[in-house]
Amino acid sequence: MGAPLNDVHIKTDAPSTLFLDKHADYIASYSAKKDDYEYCMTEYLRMSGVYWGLTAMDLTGSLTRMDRESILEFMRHCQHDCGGIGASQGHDPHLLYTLSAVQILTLFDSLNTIDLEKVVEYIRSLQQKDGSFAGDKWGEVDTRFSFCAAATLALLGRLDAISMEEAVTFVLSCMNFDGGFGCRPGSESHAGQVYCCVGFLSIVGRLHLVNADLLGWWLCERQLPSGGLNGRPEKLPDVCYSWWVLASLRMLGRLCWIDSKRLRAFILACQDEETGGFADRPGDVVDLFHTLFGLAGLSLLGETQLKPVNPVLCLPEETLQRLGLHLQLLN
Ligand code: BD7
Ligand code: ZN
Repeated sequence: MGAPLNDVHIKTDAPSTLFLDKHADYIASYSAKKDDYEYCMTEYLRMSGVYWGLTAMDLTGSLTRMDRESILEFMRHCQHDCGGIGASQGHDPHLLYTLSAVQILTLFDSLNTIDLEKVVEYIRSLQQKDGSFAGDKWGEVDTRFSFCAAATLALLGRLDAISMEEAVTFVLSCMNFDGGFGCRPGSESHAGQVYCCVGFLSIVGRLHLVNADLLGWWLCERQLPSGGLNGRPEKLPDVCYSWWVLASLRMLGRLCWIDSKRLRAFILACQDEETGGFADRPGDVVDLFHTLFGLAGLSLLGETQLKPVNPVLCLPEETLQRLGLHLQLLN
């Protein structure tokens, strides 16, 4: 019998231990190769790329290998007069990159190096009458942007700046019969969107409004025979979904519902032994995005070679402790 069409086969010689130093080398060399084809192709999401690389590096305990001053200098060129932050210099501001930027400043303990009052004003300007958030001035609404707004304001200690009851009502209106969440009312449940909505409710202290048993069950059903997790029914497993699903289960206090031994084996199999880094699936090409979410997933599974990661903001727990930030988790 062949492997099912929507799952992968893990070879017996696939990596089964964590190549910690290799990953730190991969991230360090990625940021050094600035004329690389891949580096150029990802300019439209650079700010997030910097966040993925720095957080992954910090989880391995090697953040000091990154050039703090040149990153802070890069960031000063990305804030616009409206207060919002773009992916790179000359790119339009967006809530996605505004959150990545504030996460980077938090890692570097340098929140005071940009105009924070203007950031708060930018986020406030994007809230709609129904409580939802547009991602930028063009106005597309999505529960991702509710998460970006709440996460950024929480890091800045300014959750008071938005209309909270309306924001909560909108996110709850995106809840489905299966306990999951979509990007707008009536949209199909998707693990990335579940993470954003559960994360939003954790930040604003309303996790009790989720049906944790029903949603926990839907999240567990994302695990396939290979041990990997997918983002919705019938899709292939992908390392980054280890993060979106596992972090959601952790917030709901149901992490133990997953087969963590098989998931760990799947994530480890996605490492590239030669180059370092993680790919979406075993044997694919590695990237910074899957490297962060692979490491963060392993951290949630209790990997002792990595720093503990916070399931809501995907930053090291020690960084959030320093800020004195409290995020709700269910037991
Ligand atoms: C997700 C979707 C978006 O359209 C925009 C932003 C996000 C979240 C964002 C993030 O994690 N920031 O830290 N994700 C991305 O920036 C990725 C970048 C990427 C592009 C191409 C290949 C790998 C990564 N984006 C924009 C995505 O759409 C990824 C694409 C992907 C990853 N693995 C397979 N495909 N998908 C993704 O992040 O899905 C998780 C998710 C979906 C909806 C909401 C929140 C998370
Ligand atoms: Zn992925």
